[in-house]
Amino acid sequence: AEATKLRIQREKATISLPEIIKQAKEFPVDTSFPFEKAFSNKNMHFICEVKKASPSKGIIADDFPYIQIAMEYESAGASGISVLTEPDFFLGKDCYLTQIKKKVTIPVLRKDFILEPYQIYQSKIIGADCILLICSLLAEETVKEYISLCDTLGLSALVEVHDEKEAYAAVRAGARIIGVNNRNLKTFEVDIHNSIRLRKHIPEHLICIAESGIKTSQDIKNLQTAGIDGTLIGETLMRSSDKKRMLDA
Ligand code: IGP
Repeated sequence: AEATKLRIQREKATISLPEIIKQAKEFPVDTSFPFEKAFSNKNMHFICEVKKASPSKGIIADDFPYIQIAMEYESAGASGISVLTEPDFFLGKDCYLTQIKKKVTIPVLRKDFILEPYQIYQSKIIGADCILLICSLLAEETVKEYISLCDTLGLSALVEVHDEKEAYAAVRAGARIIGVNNRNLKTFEVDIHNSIRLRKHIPEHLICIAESGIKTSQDIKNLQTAGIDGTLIGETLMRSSDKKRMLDA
């Protein structure tokens, strides 16, 4: 969070908050919320992640043809693409998202640590359809306020939770898409049962996505049986030479 705050400060020095608000408001607002719409049927949906590195795994992809990877995800049947833009821990860049957005027709999620409204306006400008709001980093009131801001900009919000307490807070804050992270951010341990367990605590009509640590088609089947609507898969797909096979299984 400290690194992100420093980054926001640097960015604000380049483009001020009033200026970025003005720019964001010039972008068209698609009130059909394409990211949410992508989940309108009851199939298992995939959000496939473009990620060069992570704090728990180090460099995942030496060779990183991010546009080609995103296009491969789309043709493999992904419902959405997640792009890491966080530079310090995930070696992401905003321009990866902007360039990918121009080459795919499916909606794009900006994966970053959103702490301030500034970053929400910025997400709009760089081409995101959805942003990530992490409950462990934000107060419930803040999540609520940021969802409203997203609504005015035509952005969807994927609200990330780790436990029951956060899941209830996300629901109260008005989240329409809830992502259950299977990775404990303190220990980096992953357990996909976290999403299976938490699904029961999330109202059925809300979109529920299992995030992190998904490796096999059996994992996907187990999640689907538990009523999960989508899976967010990064590392396994980044390392796989046949992305379609995993999404087809
Ligand atoms: C993807 P994995 O284990 O499939 O590579 O995980 C995604 O869930 C993970 O990158 C993630 C993430 C985050 C990254 C989940 N929540 C918050 C950065 C910030």
